[in-house]
Amino acid sequence: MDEKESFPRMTAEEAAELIEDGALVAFSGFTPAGAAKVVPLALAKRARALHEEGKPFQIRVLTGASTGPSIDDALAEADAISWRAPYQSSRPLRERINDGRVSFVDMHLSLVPQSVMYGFFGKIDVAVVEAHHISSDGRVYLTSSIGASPSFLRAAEKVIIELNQYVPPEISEMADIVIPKTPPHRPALDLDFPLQRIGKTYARVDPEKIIGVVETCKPDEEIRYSSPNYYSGTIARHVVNFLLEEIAAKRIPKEMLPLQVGVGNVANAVLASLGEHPDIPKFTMYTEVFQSSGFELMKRELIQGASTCALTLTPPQMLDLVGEIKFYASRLVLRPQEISNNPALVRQMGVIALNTAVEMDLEGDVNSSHVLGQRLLNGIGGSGDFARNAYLSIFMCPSTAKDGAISTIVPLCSHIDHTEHSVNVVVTEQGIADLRGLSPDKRAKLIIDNCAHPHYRDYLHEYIEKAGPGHIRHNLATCFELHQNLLRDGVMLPDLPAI
Ligand code: 0RQ
Repeated sequence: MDEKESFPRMTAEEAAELIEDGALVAFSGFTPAGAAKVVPLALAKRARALHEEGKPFQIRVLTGASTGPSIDDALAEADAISWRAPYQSSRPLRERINDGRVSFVDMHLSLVPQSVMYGFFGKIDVAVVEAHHISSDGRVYLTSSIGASPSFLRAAEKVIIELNQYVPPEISEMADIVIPKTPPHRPALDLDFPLQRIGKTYARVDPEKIIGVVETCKPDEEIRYSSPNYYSGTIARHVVNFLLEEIAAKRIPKEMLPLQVGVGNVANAVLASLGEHPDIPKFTMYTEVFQSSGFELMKRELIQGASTCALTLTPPQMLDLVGEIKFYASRLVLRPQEISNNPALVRQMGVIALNTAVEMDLEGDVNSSHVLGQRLLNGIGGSGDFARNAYLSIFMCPSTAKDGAISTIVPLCSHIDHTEHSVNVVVTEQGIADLRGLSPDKRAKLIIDNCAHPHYRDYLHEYIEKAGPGHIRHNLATCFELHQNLLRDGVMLPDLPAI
């Protein structure tokens, strides 16, 4: 490719020794895709050894989004994280965030790279970035995600590269990397459709900053989705019918609009149903995570192509991708998260956003992140980047959680990530509520009748009837009664049969 590079090779343990207590460390990774895999494990080992000697060792951790277990699980279990941003999905880390041992900052993912470039987090001491190739002049060829790595490489004081030979070089045929300039010198992005390319296939780093290269040969860690079930299947059916009606009413053009589909079991199942439905026109995706169900649709040529920030695939799918690289490279574009999730581009392209909620309220506000307004599940992730700017913003979830003990339709969300102003349609397995053009009183009735589980409908209607007058009817004394019952009794309403 070019003259041989001569960066210092070292083991993961030697690289971990170069990171100091208190450092801000930026790891590559957007989901387990493209995440650093061996240096964080060595750091966790080092932290444990130092803790046993009674010495402190904790770092501040920045990534593109969630990661594989090698970063968040391993470092959290070693009590080696003091601060974390912008998103996570790790059980041990979540526990420590919720009991106050780790400070966590929940952020819109599109904002991470520019917050780094603006210096909002202070200086990044070390970036640890997975690549499959690095040239002597500092071109870094990333692997299965782009995430915020191009900005981490540019902003960090020192850089460690995990050179992963498991990943075939052809993966870079999909990369399209550009870092927007900082305001006031930031021109509009010249990107008109999802598969258009405007950047380079590599990121850049100042070669002087590279303090170590660690060779690895490891696949991405795997995410397992549960199989589609009654809830995801029924939600998917409602979404498909709604989109078909929108196409028939010519509110969605017959050539379709690009789709964003969020993370999780429900979203994965909904995408599969949409792609397989014979009456939904073939579509493209402008999304941040391209997960396994999307890949299966692409393989069968049921979707046209996707712009994404990460390829979150199973190991067999990754082998398929490499074996048929010509086919996939013309259909997939891998972008940095500030482009894949760019609010201006989402608005410009007319993206239809499909995201999953934790709970939704009678106005149409959505909680994506905190149980009982207190305990973090994963975070807002990229859902706000898309929901606020989408052509149509759709939120979905089963109408109940924990065998019916929890209604996901509540009078007022206990935490609000997406306000009623950013939510057009809400869907549960019970049905769909199209909120467009409706005043708050009409919204409330429709959400209760179409989306709430029948066990909770009388309670919710009565809540609205008894609430005081106003543009939005609420009773400030009882709006969190269901949540308080749940905290006290473990169920939102007593005397309900399990569902
Ligand atoms: O708990 O694991 O203990 O059983 O939450 O719920 O039904 O499996 O849903 O996997 O689709 O994830 C919102 C978390 C949904 C996800 C969320 C409990 C439930 C279960 C998971 P268990 P399911 P999914 C862009 C898009 C925010 C980020 C985002 C998410 C667990 O979609 O993190 O949208 N979204 N990003 O039992 C108590 C409730 C509950 C509840 C569900 N009301 N109260 N527990 N659960 N509702 C992509 C990126 O950003 C990278």
